[in-house]
Amino acid sequence: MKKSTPSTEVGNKKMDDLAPDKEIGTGEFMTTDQGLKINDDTNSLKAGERGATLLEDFILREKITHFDHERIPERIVHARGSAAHGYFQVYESMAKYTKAGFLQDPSVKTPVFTRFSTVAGSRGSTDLARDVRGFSVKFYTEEGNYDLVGNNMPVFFIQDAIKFPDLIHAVKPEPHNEIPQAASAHDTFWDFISLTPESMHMIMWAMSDRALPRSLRMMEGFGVHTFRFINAEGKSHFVKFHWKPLLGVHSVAWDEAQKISGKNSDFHRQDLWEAIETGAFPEWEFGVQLIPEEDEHKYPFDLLDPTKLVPEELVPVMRIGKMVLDRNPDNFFAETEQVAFHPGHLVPGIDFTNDPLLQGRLFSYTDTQLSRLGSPNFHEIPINRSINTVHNNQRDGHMRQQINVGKTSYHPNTTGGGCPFHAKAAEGGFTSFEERIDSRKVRARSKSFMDFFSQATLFFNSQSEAEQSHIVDALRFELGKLETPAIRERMVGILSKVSDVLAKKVAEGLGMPVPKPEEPLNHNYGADANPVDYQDQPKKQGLDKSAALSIANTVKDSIKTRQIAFLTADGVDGESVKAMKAALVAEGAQVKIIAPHGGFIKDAKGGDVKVDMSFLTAASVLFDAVFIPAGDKSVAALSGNADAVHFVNETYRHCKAIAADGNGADLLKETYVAAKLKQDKDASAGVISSDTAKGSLAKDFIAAIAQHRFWEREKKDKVPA
Ligand code: HDD
Repeated sequence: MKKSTPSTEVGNKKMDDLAPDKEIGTGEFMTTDQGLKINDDTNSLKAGERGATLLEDFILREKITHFDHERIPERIVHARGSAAHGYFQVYESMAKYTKAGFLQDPSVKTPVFTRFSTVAGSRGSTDLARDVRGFSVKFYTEEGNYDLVGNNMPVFFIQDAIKFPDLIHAVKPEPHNEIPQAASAHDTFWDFISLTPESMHMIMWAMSDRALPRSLRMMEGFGVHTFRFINAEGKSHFVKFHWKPLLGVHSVAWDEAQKISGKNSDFHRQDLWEAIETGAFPEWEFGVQLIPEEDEHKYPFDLLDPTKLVPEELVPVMRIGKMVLDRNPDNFFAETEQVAFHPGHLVPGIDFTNDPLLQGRLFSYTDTQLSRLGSPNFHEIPINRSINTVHNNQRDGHMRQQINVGKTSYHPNTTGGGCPFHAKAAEGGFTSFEERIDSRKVRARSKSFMDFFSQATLFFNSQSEAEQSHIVDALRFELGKLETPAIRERMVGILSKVSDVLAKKVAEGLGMPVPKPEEPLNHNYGADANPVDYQDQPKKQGLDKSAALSIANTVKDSIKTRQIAFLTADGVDGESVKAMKAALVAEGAQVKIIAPHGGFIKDAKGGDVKVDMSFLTAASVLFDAVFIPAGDKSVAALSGNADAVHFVNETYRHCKAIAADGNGADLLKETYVAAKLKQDKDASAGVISSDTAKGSLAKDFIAAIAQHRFWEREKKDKVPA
């Protein structure tokens, strides 16, 4: 039995306490929860073989009772999540800006546990919902736990935490019938949004491709609020936090997202798990935008307003370190489910600002853990433990693990020698930034928060043509699902404050004129606080567009971990398969052989080729690109196979790379792709055959996969698939 741990030993620097139990399979006997060896766990205790079960059966009762209580309440938001362990390393000391210990020494690896999530859906909902993604990092630093609880979008829907319950009630399934699950396309969400113009910037993000990540490994993260860095001299800089994925930022198409949800609702979770299992560890650079205290009022937006970002063109992102996720959790419940994040888990050197959304969050997170994890002792759950030793006078409560020794549980004391002592700042004690506050007590919002549209406009204007058309389609979809026409009209009216072009296009798709925006627009704060029309602000500010806001500008230099489908059948050219597979795998991609049936197929020379998936278990939406190897018989078989033809059409529709070796190109003739290829350059982008390849087929295919998508193919009509 594990020795109980006295208070002074809770947590230890090597994180042994986070180590899982030994895996079962090393010869142990089954026991009850009290350690009693069990000799039959298959039959309950009965009055005779055919008799009634006896109440006396404590083994049965213990097992069923435990089972009955296996679930805890799911998170009210961010219920569906996936997480991984890893480490963080700073590139060089940030002492000039912050005294945070984990940002000083490049040789120190700080352990992290990072959880990604969707917001609206329940625990069992699909990964590919159109939604914001949570991006929470727990740094287990020597100075205590630091949690950066952010999202994959840099702004938020509301400016004040007091509106958070309203926002979430509106987006969650409607209360009378619990429909729809994990979707914002319904009346209550858009009713709330259309009455909350401050949400318009975030709506642009949520309707953009950012809400449909290709992988959790391929999305940015943001701390959202403005925080403070404080250095050893007590000097403060405002700071915005960023996570930049080394694989670039990539997304899927909406049609694809919906299909993935049906084919594999664990798509993101599995992708993260498999990448780590195969050693392709996800990596993000940690970035900061630093603004000196004295520049607080230099910008045309308020740094405390969480619906605003600081354009990277105004304050560049300094990349200061790297996070690597290199270990999957051992137990989903114990780690991913029980981890408790809190924006108020700080370390010396990092502090809050008065952002009213952040201030409200500081209450919510402990409060929610009390009902979710059931006890004020949730910090003792292994995944939540600090690696710095915990000493204080907090005592008792449900499920207390620590066995506190001695009679002292108060301060000041002499009975415990005065311990635990307070730590001065020089001894690593946390001291809040001494911000001067000299103010009236008011329930109000600052006028400096009243520009609701200029950054929404900046975002829309900064998108590529394809990204803009995705936003238009997303809004047509979402508003098209509404049952109440008045909500749709109010919404399209507000969109005209963001961009006339956007409003007009959305309205066209919905078959309606663009209504005038409602007056007053601002239902929340009274007529005297009506927002100003800021549509021309970005231009006035000399920042028409921000390149960093468009994922068209992301890095596209790698095919690492990309999933490539090889469409094969009996008679496939074995050499064609082998050569392309070797070339792709050498670049870090993963190849799956797909055929009309499972097991093995025969290549043209009679050799066995192992099939990874049949057309029944595979689907084009689960892949990044398609290769059609040469082979007379196989190409003929696939050409007459509806699933294979559909596979290619759908790959084309979703703008992915397609390569055909030799007579593999004959399969294309059976698809819509053949007609498209005759159209123009845009329509044939990313479709490569041995005849059209400029370099070698493999080289061109690799370059095409790295491009991720050829959205220009969408300009003309999409192919049916
Ligand atoms: Fe929150 C969870 C991110 C505003 C109240 N939030 C939660 C998680 C993330 C965020 C990533 C999941 C943590 C995990 O993986 O366990 N939340 C944000 C961001 C916000 C934000 C980036 C705005 C910038 N949140 C916000 C407000 C409130 C909350 C304004 C309440 C006033 N959030 C919660 C919560 C949750 C939570 C109810 C649910 C589960 C949990 O905390 O542990 O307390």
